[in-house]
Amino acid sequence: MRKDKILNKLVIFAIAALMCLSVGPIAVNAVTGDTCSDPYIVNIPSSLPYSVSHTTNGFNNDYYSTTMGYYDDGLDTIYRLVVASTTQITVTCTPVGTYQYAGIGLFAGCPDSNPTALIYSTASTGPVSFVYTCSPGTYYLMVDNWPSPAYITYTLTITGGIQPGADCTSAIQAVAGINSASKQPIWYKYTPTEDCLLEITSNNLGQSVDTYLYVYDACGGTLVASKDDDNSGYYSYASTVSFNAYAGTDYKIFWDDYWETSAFLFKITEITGCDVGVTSIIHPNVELMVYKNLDSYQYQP
Ligand SMILES: [Ca+2]
Ligand SMILES: [Ca+2]
Ligand SMILES: [Ca+2]
Repeated sequence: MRKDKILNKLVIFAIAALMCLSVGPIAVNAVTGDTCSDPYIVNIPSSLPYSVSHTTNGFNNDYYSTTMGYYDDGLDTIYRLVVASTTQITVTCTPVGTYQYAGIGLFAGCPDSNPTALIYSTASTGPVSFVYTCSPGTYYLMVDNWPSPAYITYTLTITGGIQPGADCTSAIQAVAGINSASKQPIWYKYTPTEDCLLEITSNNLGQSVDTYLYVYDACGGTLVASKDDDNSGYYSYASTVSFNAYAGTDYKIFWDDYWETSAFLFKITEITGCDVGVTSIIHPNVELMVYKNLDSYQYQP
């Protein structure tokens, strides 16, 4: 923005402040969308894509002390985002007309008590936009501007969807063999084709990524196996688990970001020869395990 424009805005702001001091602010009755107590509601992801044409005309300047700077000094509207599943959203506000000085900000709470925006976007002219990954919870989105103009009329769009692998319910389908994970944390799922010893490892591929692995038998289910550091193999801080797995169980594989977030490869192997579903033969002094192969059973000492 040019300095003379900033100067003009400061002059206008000073005149407006003096007018407010002399006659007091003009109160506007609260209406839906004006404040956090009665905001517009957007359910995420069920309401996506969300698109509305709104205005801040007729609304109050309720919030003006946030990290959005001068761009929160105008009349403002508030949207409550109720996020059910981890979702990457793209928020775009397109004001009608040029040089509207629009600003949008996303807050973890109402902007009065939570003035630090999680993310925001401002521009002297044209649309403003940001991308943010929301964890489940409640957020507040504010549409505002740096007056003048006194208000903005705009189109607000929110698009996005559940990020694959962001949580257990959106776990990515893994395959037997090599899988390429873009990061940690990330969720995968795998269903063995038969009862087997199932091995999952990030350690047999000559890579150096510090992983932390958990395996569950369902979302919110029982922890079947977990491993932080193998302390052997290609990389001591990689992780390997092997456990008796059942055909038809959709195992949930969680790679945690406790140590590192880098992309990595991991391998899934169904090892034939497995004691799942086969009763051990117990003797007071000796225990024999009958292992099942593809077509037969065998004795292994
Ligand atoms: Ca308001
Ligand atoms: Ca404001
Ligand atoms: Ca580790």
